[in-house]
Order: sequence, then structure tokens, then C-alpha cells
Amino acid sequence: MILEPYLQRQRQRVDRFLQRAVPPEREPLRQAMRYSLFPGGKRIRPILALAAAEAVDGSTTVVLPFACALELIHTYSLIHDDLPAMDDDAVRRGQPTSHRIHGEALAILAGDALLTEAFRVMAEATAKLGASQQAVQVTVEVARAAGARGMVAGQAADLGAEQTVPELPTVEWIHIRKTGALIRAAVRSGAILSSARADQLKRLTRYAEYFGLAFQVVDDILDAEGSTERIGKAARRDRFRRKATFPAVMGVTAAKERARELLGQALRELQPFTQRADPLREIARVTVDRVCTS
Ligand code: GRG
Repeated sequence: MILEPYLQRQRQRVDRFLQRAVPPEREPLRQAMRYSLFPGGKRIRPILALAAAEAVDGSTTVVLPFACALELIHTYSLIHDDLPAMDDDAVRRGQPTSHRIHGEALAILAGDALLTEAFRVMAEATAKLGASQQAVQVTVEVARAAGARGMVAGQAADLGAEQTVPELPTVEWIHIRKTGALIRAAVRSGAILSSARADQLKRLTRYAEYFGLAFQVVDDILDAEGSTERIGKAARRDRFRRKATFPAVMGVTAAKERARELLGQALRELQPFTQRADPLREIARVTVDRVCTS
């Protein structure tokens, strides 16, 4: 399958929904929220949720609000991650970071509001589905993945590990939470809302765990090797801040090898699925190929 037209179609669906969820308004808070949401980034988390639903013949219409809620949460995390108190970055998604444009206070509030809107969107969708048990479960899973045992825990550990000599188990612990948890929740959300069988859910969960880790390893490699134009944010920041990354603990070559290995593991989990899981397969392949083609 050729991935790009598929991604483009899904991105359009996601963007249409997000435009309705956060409509244009003159109010500065709204403008700050939309500044970070549009044009946005790859939309990989919502697309994974939709692709997971397709893999088990589910309804992407049911999944769409939950998928977009993940993008709202992800966007909040990027705004806060860029703040001077965190990574102190000047460029994100190819434009100046939120706090550089709107000031720190409004950037913090825009992040807070996006996070809260995500739960409004999921609660409204859950109500529309007659408070279906699956929708409730997904909302709980997303909260767990984003919160104090998931993404925020990973971020806290990431900041704590700066300026230390990182070890591989620490780096993996951080990555699994900081980046992996939301990706895992995305894939599981699509599968759960599509009433996937237990064996399918297990395999999709493992796919997401391998892919989630590979995604962050690739992000680390891009930071070490890429340019600002290529990655839409300042490159080589990890080394500057002495971050706990895969290249820092094992070097770029071994990190690429690890990314390839994780890709193989992710793809093996999808073996019993039909070609309807091809988008999940291709997303993983293309992500790792970004740094591993040579
Ligand atoms: C609670 C104050 C407070 C802050 C939270 C949780 C958090 C800050 C930050 C999350 C950690 C984070 C930003 C991890 C990075 C994950 C990552 C690889 C981001 C880039 O994702 P892409 O490549 O970006 O999908 P685009 O722009 O394409 O969406």
C-alpha cells in the first residue's frame, strides 16, 4: 500500500473534527490553543487509533472523537514541554513555540485548556454512545496514559535524568511513559471501541508498545542527526541538555539497530491480521525508515 494518500485522508478527517472542537474565536486563549493545533504535526496518534479500528473492522466514525482527544492531549504536552521551565525550546512544528508568541502564562493556559477539552470531547462522545462500557474504558485508559503514571510521569523522570549519566533501563522507562503511553492508548482505543477480540487486543497492544518505543528512539536519532528544517524543531537539543536518550547510552548506530529490531517485533504482532492492518504496518515501517534507510 502507498501510505501518503492514506495519511492525507485521515489527517483531513482529524483536522475537520478538531476545527469543530476548537473553532476560531477572537479570544486570546482560543487563538493560542489554535496556534498550536493548526496546521499541527503528523497527527500520528489519532491516525493510529483510526487504523487500529480498521484493522479489526471497526467503525472509524465511533473512534474519531477519541482519536482527536489524543491529539488535543498531545498538543498540550508539546506546549508545556517547550516552556522555559521544561525544555525551553524556541521552535515547534516549524514555527515559534507558543510561549514565544503568546507569553508563558497564556501558553500554560492554552495547554491546560487543550487537556481539559480532550476530556470534554470524550465525555460528549461517550454520552452519545449511551455511556457504552467501551467508551468509558477508553476514557479511563487515556487518563491513565496521560497522567501521573503515564506521560506526565515520564516527563518528570526525563527532567530528573538531565545532567546525569543515563543507563538503558532508565531511558526505556522514561520513553515508555513519556511517548509510549499515549501511542499505546491510541491503538488500544481504536481496538476497544471496535470490540476487538481479546487476542486481537493483546497483539495490537504489543504492536503499540514496540512501535511506541521505536517512535521515540527514532525521535532521539533525528534530534542527534537531523536539521531544524527536517524535524520542525531545534536539532541537537538533547545533547545540549544532556538528556537521557538512546543515542546517549548506546550511540547512533546501535540506536538504529534497536529501532529496526523494534520494528520487526511490532510487525510480527500484526502477522495474523488481514491487509486491513496494512496502514499500521506501513506507519511503523515508514517511521523507522526515516532514520534507517542507509
Ligand atoms: C504537566 C506541566 C506539565 C507538563 C507536561 C507531559 C509533558 C509536559 C510533556 C510530554 C512529553 C513529550 C513532549 C514527549 C515527546 C514525545 C514526542 C516524540 C513528541 C513529538 O511527537 P510527534 O513527532 O510530533 O508526533 P508532531 O508535531 O508531529 O505531532
